[in-house]
Amino acid sequence: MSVQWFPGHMNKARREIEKVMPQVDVVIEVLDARIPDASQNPMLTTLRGDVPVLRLLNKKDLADKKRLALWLDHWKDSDSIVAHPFSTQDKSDVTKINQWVRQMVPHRGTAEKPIRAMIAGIPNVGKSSLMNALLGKRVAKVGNEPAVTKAQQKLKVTNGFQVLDTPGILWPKIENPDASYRLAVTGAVRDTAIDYEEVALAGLVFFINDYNDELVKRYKLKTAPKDPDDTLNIIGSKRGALRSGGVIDVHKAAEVFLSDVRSGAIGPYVMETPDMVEQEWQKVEEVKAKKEAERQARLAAAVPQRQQEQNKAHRDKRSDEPKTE
Ligand SMILES: Nc1nc2c(ncn2[C@@H]2O[C@H](COP(=O)(O)OP(=O)(O)OP(=O)(O)O)[C@@H](O)[C@H]2O)c(=O)[nH]1
Ligand SMILES: [Mg+2]
Repeated sequence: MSVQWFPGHMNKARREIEKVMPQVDVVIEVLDARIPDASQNPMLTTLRGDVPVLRLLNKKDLADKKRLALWLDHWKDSDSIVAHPFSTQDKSDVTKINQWVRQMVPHRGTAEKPIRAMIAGIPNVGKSSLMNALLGKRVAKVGNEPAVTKAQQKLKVTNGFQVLDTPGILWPKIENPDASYRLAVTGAVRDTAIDYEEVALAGLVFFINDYNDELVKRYKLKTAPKDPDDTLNIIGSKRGALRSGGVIDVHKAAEVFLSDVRSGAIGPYVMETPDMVEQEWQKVEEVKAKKEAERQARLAAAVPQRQQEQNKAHRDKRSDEPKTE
């Protein structure tokens, strides 16, 4: 199973990004520091082509610094990926954007030839918050849910620097199912497109394995949690997610847990490491290879059958033909 969300409005946003890309000097790709890999949109990489990219690992205040450092180390020799831990709420981070962008686009930056930057990324990562932070006032609507921005908005930061805010986009097929759950857990997928309990359980599997102490502390658990279903029930009972008769409302419990995860109430975390992502991709490739082998086997088996059908049709046709002697 996996989570997929690519509604019509996103396809429209994709087309609009494609349309304006020739007038863009630099893409500011906003990532989620809690999912440094899963929040990179491969479709955006294709749309961007050769346009340089500045990657910001936003919401660094919600991220586990040690794990984030693993990613920075992993990318340190990479020419293709340079990403800065970032927070739209940190003034000194926001101030640095101007300098970073100017270094990347040295041939522009005047009133006649302003740097034209496009802010892009998956939904709910803080693109419009960045736009507001750069402008120093509320020019774009922000909200803690995906698909808040519906249309592009271009504004002037200074005479030599203009920015374009764009709606958040995912891509038509998220191949790594584990990554798709991480996108859903952190809040990049609209609630109506996910099964809340399934996503909360996926999140709990992760927290039980990687941030067990934090769960114990947040929910005042008596013992270290082991089983995701049991833990969700305990969270439900502790947080009053009950239906009449005192039965646990699992959906409500899932809402409580996901809301805590997304707001950072359980503590800072990063849901993936470079090793983990590499193993997952190996699994994806294995599954793909197995599916392809099965398809080939079906084809091979179908040929003789098809041949038999053709032979029979041929025989039947001949027996229908009037005999000429
Ligand atoms: N903790 C934290 N929250 C942030 C940060 N930047 C943005 N947010 C929050 O993230 C949520 C989404 O912000 P938006 O700016 O609306 O995100 P967006 O990428 O424009 O979202 P869409 O337009 O829906 O694609 C809001 O609740 C923001 O307050 C940050 O650095 N740290
Ligand atoms: Mg927005």
